[in-house]
Amino acid sequence: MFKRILIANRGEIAVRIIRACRDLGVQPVAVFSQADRTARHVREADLAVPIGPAPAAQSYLNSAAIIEACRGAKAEAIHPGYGFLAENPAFARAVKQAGLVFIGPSAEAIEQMGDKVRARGLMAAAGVPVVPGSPATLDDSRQALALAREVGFPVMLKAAAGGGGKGMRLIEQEAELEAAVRAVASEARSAFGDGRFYLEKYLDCPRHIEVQVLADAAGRTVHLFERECSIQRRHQKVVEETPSPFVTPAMRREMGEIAVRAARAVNYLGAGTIEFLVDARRNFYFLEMNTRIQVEHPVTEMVTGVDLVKAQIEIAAGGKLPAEAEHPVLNGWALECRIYAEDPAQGFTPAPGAIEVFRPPEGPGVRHDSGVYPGAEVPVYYDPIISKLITWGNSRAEAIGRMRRALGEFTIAGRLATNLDFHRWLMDHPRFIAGDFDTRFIAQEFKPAALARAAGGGDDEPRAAALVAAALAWQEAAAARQPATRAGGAGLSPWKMAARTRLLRR
Ligand code: MV4
Repeated sequence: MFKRILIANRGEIAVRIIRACRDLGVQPVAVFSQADRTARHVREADLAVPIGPAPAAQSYLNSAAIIEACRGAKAEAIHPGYGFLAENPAFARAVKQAGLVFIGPSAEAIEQMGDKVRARGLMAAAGVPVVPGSPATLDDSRQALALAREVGFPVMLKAAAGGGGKGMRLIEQEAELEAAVRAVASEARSAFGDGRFYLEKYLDCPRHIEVQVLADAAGRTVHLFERECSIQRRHQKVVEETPSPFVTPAMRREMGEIAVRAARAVNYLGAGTIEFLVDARRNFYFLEMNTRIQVEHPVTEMVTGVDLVKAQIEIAAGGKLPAEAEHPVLNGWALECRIYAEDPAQGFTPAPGAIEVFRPPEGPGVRHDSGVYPGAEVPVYYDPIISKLITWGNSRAEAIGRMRRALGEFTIAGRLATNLDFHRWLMDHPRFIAGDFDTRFIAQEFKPAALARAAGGGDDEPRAAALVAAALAWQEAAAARQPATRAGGAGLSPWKMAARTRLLRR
């Protein structure tokens, strides 16, 4: 096993990786930007190395600075987390060339899956179902038209270098095709420096269901069941769960076998995810492979008992799959709510800032993975994720009930907004409770006014009183510790503190 690992990330995933390091007896090394000097992951690591200014391009995306930090800290391996450099084949290659271990698949596997049209071809050849469409990159709109006529309108044009909803366009009829080809090609050229594109038949009201895979260097590849990720907004997942209420046992077996086949086709190593689009008739098609640990990995951990981050590290160190992953068993149900500093009433615009009161839930069936602490700042520079709230139950109903209870206990207040109210609204929605949803759910069902109503009816009053009481208790405790020095202006009066605290509607 490694003695020291550098974590090339921040926030909740850096804290999650630090925990896996602790469980393995490995020393975690953090890196941080100027904006993160006081961040939680910096406080919790054994060592923290500054890597540059606040903008990610100059810090968390600065591969040279990160590799240099790793050498300086005498760490042997780099865990990239998700986002930033996690799926950058050049980074994976540079890490290896520096004599260090990249905790993830080979640069070749990342590269093959990063090119969406190449991945489609590889998957089709491996016997993985893909959406009907181009076998390879299209050259022009004439070719696109011939193919569109063959598969039938509507169709989707997608950039080969895109993914995650970037660089795609829906085309309803022939007349729109030529202009769309020009638009996608030029957008892709400017966004990715690669104008290649392909075409697929358009699936309407699809579900997004993905399968977790895990592979070791000894050639064992297993799947750890599916995650239902259809509750999303503009390609940002909001709530994930496992198992999917839409997946039958026969379909689960089939999707799992196909996901293993997909991973084997690129000699996959470590933890990865095969994304499928699923139509209303339960046909499923390969969409993309994510060659990283994902935000939603905890739900899989809850129902399988496999520690995915620990397994990633063990596999990168040359170890085998953990015993509990050899013959995976699906136990119960798990849900995850992504807690963001954003304002659902204002079109989910990011609303980062200082956290003054932070009281996460506890109790049976609750897991909370956080990147913050009371008094921390959610910086404006990065994804405004605060934490992830995960609940487990023997049944879906129990997991939802516990999520409702946990959201009820959760208090976040300060100079920021959060999406807690949105999650409270969702957990009470009859269609969500019935498992009756697809990727259009939020667009169809969510109106900001729903939150105003849910939060109205004098609901703010008890919460405001509780916050003032908490502020008083805090002030008294501080005064008891330092009776002489705190009497003046150093500590805020509880009344001032309450006034400064932008109360969050509960
Ligand atoms: C599609 C599709 C329908 N038909 N492809 C969006 C993200 C990107 N990875 C692929 N996406 C889609 N591709 C065909 N042929 C619908 C979507 C899509 C979607 C997919 C997954 C999760 C949420 C989505 C929301 C809107 C559209």
